[in-house]
Amino acid sequence: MACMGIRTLLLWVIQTISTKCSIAGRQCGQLYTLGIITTFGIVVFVSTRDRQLAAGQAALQLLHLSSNVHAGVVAPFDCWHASQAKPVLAHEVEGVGRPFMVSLADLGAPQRPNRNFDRVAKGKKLQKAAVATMVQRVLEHRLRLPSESRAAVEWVVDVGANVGMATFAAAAMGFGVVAVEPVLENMQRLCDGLYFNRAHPQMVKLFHAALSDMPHANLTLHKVLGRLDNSAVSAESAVAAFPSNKVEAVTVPCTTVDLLVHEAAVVMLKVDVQGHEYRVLRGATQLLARPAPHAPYLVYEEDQRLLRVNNSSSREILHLLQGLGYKYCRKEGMDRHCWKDKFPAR
Ligand SMILES: *[C@@H]1O[C@H](CO)[C@@H](O)[C@H](O)[C@H]1NC(C)=O
Ligand SMILES: *[C@@H]1O[C@H](CO)[C@@H](O)[C@H](O)[C@H]1NC(C)=O
Ligand SMILES: CC(=O)N[C@H]1CO[C@H](CO)[C@@H](O)[C@@H]1O
Repeated sequence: MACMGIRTLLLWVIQTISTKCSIAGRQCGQLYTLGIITTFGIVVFVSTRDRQLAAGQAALQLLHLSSNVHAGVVAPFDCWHASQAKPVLAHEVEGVGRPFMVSLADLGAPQRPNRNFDRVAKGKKLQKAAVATMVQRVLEHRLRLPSESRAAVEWVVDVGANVGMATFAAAAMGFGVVAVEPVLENMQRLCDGLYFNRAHPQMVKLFHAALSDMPHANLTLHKVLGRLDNSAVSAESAVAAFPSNKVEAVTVPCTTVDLLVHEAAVVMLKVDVQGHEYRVLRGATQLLARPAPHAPYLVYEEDQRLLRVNNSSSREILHLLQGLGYKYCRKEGMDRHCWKDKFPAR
């Protein structure tokens, strides 16, 4: 009951403001007000709901895992001392088995606001759940395994986490997540996700970094201004992805998947790094070489164009994976899914 009241009030406030604020015009300072009010509404809305985001269960297992994922040369990101992103537009994601929240980094331009912005104003949920659906579908298989064949805490490694569609989809199912993201603006949204999903920072570990095959280096990436969901290792890849946008260089610390996860029980590795996939996987060879029942289910983006710009190819990647024992690979949209014989992929 309480949430219905708050929701109605929130919608009324949003509608009143949006009629006053012409999106095509210049008085969109109010968009900020709208953002802040929306945030407040969402916080209240969420806190009145009886959500069971496995965090409670997970907290019981924390004692077992503190040394499982170690920082190596890259320190975990400190959300508590990072500046707060604003305005915040966060909401539940639509159409997934285990619901969770994400906070969007790209609100769009005043002339062309993010589509999801409209949806939230109308009381609808966020779209673009394809990644989340895929992650939850893969992880459902783990949950069905007998508990004696599962580790106390099983980890998902999300390389190129963006705002956390995959990260919080996995966290909502009780998996530990190591999320790596080089763009600071996205990092702040991942921090929002931690709070909104009540995820325990020991279970969702955030790293503001890039991964590659270099254990200890700095890497310069190119982020596409106005498209914070995308950043690429080479300026060419950044421009190849979004030709009309300006590109800005950012330098972040860089390490390897292997150094980051060490001996943790990793059940899924997701890599979406705009053409840099090969180098990331080369930095994960110890993890990927684990024998079948312990090797992670692998999902990586296979965009031929981005790979080519970066002087790489899907054949080169598949060759590497075959050498490491990944016998089965299947193309799904822009992604390639690979597993060894023991993982029930379907
Ligand atoms: C990365 O850059 C930082 C800051 O410029 C510097 O202190 C550090 O030594 C660099 N690390 C490496 C491995 O080059
Ligand atoms: C691209 O790869 C080819 C063959 O692997 C190599 O000969 C060439 O030097 C590479 N080019 C660049 C710019 O790295
Ligand atoms: C596999 C491959 O050739 N990767 C390249 C991607 O782009 C970076 C930077 O431009 C190169 O250093 C890599 O060798």
